[in-house]
Order: sequence, then structure tokens, then C-alpha cells
Amino acid sequence: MTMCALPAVTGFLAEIRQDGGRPLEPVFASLGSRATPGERTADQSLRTVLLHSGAPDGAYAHARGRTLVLAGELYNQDELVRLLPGHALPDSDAALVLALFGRYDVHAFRLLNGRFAALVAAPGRAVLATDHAGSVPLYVSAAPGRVLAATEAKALRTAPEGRPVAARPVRRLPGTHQVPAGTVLDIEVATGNPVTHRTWAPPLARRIVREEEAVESVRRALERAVRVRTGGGTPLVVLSGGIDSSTVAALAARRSAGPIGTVSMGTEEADEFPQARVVAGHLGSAHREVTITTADLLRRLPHAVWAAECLDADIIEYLLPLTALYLELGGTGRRVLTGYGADIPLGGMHREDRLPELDTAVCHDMDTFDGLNEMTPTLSGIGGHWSTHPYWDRDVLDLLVSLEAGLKRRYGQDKWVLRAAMGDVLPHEVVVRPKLGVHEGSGTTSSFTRLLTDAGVPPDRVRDAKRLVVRELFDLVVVDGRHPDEVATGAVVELVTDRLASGARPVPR
Ligand code: IOT
Ligand code: MG
Repeated sequence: MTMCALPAVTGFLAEIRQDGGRPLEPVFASLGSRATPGERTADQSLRTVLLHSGAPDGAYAHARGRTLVLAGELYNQDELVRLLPGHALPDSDAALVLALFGRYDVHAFRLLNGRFAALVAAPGRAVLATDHAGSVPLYVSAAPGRVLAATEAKALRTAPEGRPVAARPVRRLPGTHQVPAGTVLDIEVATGNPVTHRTWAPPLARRIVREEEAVESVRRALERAVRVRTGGGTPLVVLSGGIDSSTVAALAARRSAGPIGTVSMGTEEADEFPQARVVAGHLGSAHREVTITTADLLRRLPHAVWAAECLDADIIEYLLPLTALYLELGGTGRRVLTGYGADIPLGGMHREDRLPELDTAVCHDMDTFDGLNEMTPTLSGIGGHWSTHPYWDRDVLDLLVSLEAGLKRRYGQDKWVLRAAMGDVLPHEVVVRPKLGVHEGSGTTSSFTRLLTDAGVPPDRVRDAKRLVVRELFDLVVVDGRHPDEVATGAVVELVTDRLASGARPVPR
């Protein structure tokens, strides 16, 4: 299997029905051509809408009465193929997973290292699966005789009310739930009853390893994660010039025959252009700087919520500058690599020097990432691109989480083990550069705050106001199905400001 810029399929809506009900209207934020294959058996029908980039067959496999739909891609085909008779690699990721399903049934999903959401339609059964990180969101609405599933919640907004399943309910979409990270839901179609299998959990134990060994294994794991995400192609790396994204760019550049692409965004208020330029110059990448006005950045707030379907205002502040950047990229579908997520297993957002607090932060973040959708491919999908995050590769993540905290914070440095692993590849100034979050480096947090205080929100209510704005946007662009181009950030801010002024109570998290 050669790796293309985009996976065969990047999203889907699937309806397994015994109830003969009418099909839903397929609504997605992600761009893509649409194919609508279907299968019928004596007792149920499967109707799918696949978002694809030219070759949807690669994500749709059918054998022995079972059909598999896979949005996304796998990163450990080399290991997986050894499990099949004759070690013959099927011609697509979908065929590979279906062959594994034939052998292991639901437990096949414990074997996969990938970035995907999947559905298997088998006689009487609908099997839904997420990757370890839930990095491709998957939503379900199930009722007797009907299982509806989609990679975007908005595609299920007009679904008839489903019954409760053991998963997170989606705000104001009754009976629609998000399949948790690292989970298989095996649903009996006749009753809508699910059986849940967890296929991954964050490591709880910490490993004690010598410095050199830790550094070497981090380097090897990251090299592999970048290699399997680029194939032989030339990716585009979204580059801040910090250690996380510079590492990804450097490892990708080493793999690539020609110069890789790098792109850095900034606003008239703040940018990290000089820092990114140092890295781009060092690697000889084809580098671009994209300046977005603060007004345009804030105008993209509805698009960020529309793409991420996320209700957490802090996360939306991280995702907004990237959303705005992806919409500005233009061109045809690019494969985008990011440094996103490195701070979670390494405790990079926490600036204290103490190990107990560091590991507490890692535990907390690993317990709470699920459902935030910060890794969703839909963010870049709204610009027609495909993003992937090497730090949240299953093997990299297992390794980084499990290293004892003293390897993460050492010699007064944060993310020490990562910095040490890159000492011979990146310029020294990059290796020792302190953390600057994308929300800080682009002025996003400060300009969103100013938008609210200018509208009359008192400083001590800004956090509440941000949560309310994000919630209101979610209701408009996800629940009510409005297109974000038609939603004005300013009007929503005004509404929220009025609501706060009229004495609405603080917003619970
Ligand atoms: P940060 O680590 O600054 O940025 C995430 C990624 O976005 C970078 O690795 C880089 O690939 C890209 N990026 C950042 N700034 C730019 C820029 N100016 N131009 C182009 N690309 C850029 C938040 C954060 O600080 O982002 N993300 C953290 C923490 C997530 C917290 N989530 C949670 N607790 N569940 C992270 O780990 O990435
Ligand atoms: Mg950064």
C-alpha cells in the first residue's frame, strides 16, 4: 500500500437499518467527494455516504457477508500483516482490517495503531470502533432496528431519538452519543443493545529507565511515527519553531527525497515567524508565512467549533489559529503533520519544577482528553487537507506517558527527554527554546479576551463568557445545522454579554 496525501476515506455517515426508515441528509464540515455504496441482505440494509479523495474503494471492504468502512489510516500494517495467512498484505487498509476482523472479531481493534473511525456491518450486528485516542471522532444513534453512525455529530442532528448507550451524550442531540476513545461498541441491530469493549487505556505505571535508553527509545519511536505518516511523500508541517513541531519537521525532512513544506501562521499582534524561520532555514524546507488579521481570526471562531464539535473554550483557543491557517492554505489536499499533543504526555503545559505536580498534570490530561476532539481531522478537513499527529501515535504515546516524571523535567528543562533526543538534529537554540502555546504565540487568547471586555464583559467573567460563546456557537453550527459563514462571532458575543449582564449564573464546566 503506498501512502497518498489523503486516506481513501476521511469521514462517513452509515445507516444500518431493519426499520425501513428514511435516510438522513449527509451534512459534513469536512470537504471531499461523496460516494454512496450500499449493501442489502435479507434482514437489513446498509447505506453509507463516504467522504473521499478519488478512490473510496480503498476504505470499503466486503467479504463473507460483512462490510467494513474505515475513515482514516493505519500505521502498523507491517506488524498486522504478519497475523494473516501467507503474510500477504491486502490491497487496502479496509481489506486488512476486515481480514483481521474475520480472525479476531472485535478484538482485531486491539491490534491497530492508527488514526481512524470504523464500522463493521455484519448480519444482525453493527460494530463501531475508534482508534486508541479517539482521534477521528465517531458518533452513534441506536434504536431497535436501526444503528446510525457518523464521524461528525452534525450528520446525526436530524436522526430520530436513539436509546441511551454507555457513551457520552452529545449536547442537545437526544440519543446521539460519542463513541469513547479506544472503544468498540458491538450493537445488536434488532434491539439497539450495545456491548462495550475497551481496546486501549493510558498507561498508569511509570518506567524507570536510564537516560540514554529513554532518549534513544523516544528518538526511535518518533522516527517511526513520522516515517509511517509520510511514506515516501513530502508532507507539510505546521511549524511554530518550538521543540514539538520542529522535531516533526526535522524527522520528516530526513525521510524526504525533496524539500518538505513548512508553514507558520501569525497575526498582526503576534507571531513566531523568526523562530520558525530558523528551523525552516536549517532544514531547507519550502517555507511559508501566513498572516491572518485578528479580525479574520476571530471571525473563524464558528468554523473552529463547527469542525471540532468541541464545547471546551480552552481547547477552542488552541484550535482556532490552526483552523484559520488550514482555511488559508489553499491548494489541493495536503498531508499535514503537526506537533500537536506532545505537551499532554510530557506535561509541557505545566511550568512548575516539581515532579508530583508534573505527573498529576499528565494523569489529569490523560484522563480528560477524550471527547475534546482536539486531534480531529475535520479541522484541516474543512480546507480539504488531512492532518496527523506523530506524538499521539499509539506507540509514541504509550512510551511518553509511561516514562517516569524525572525524565520529562530534568536539569531545569521541561520535556527534557524529547529535547535530548533531538540534540544532534536541531540547532541548539531550538532545542532549548521554552514552550509558547499556539494560543499565546498567535495572540488568540488575548484577542478573544479583548473582544469580550470591549463588549462590556467584566474581567472576572471573561472565562464564563468564553464558555458561553463556545456553547452558543455549538448550538448554532452543530445542533441547529447553520453554516459557520452565516454565523457572526460579534452577534454571538453580544448575545452572551447581554445574558451575563442580565444576571445569568456562572457557567458550570
Ligand atoms: P502548541 O503546542 O503551541 O501547538 C500545537 C501544534 O500546532 C504545534 O506543535 C505546531 O505543529 C502547530 N503550531 C503551533 N503554533 C503554530 C504557528 N504559529 N504556525 C503554524 N503551526 C503552529 C496547545 C498548545 O500549546 O499548542 N496544545 C498542547 C496541549 C493540549 C492540551 N489538551 C489537553 N490537555 N487535552 C499540545 O499538547 O499540543
Ligand atoms: Mg508550540
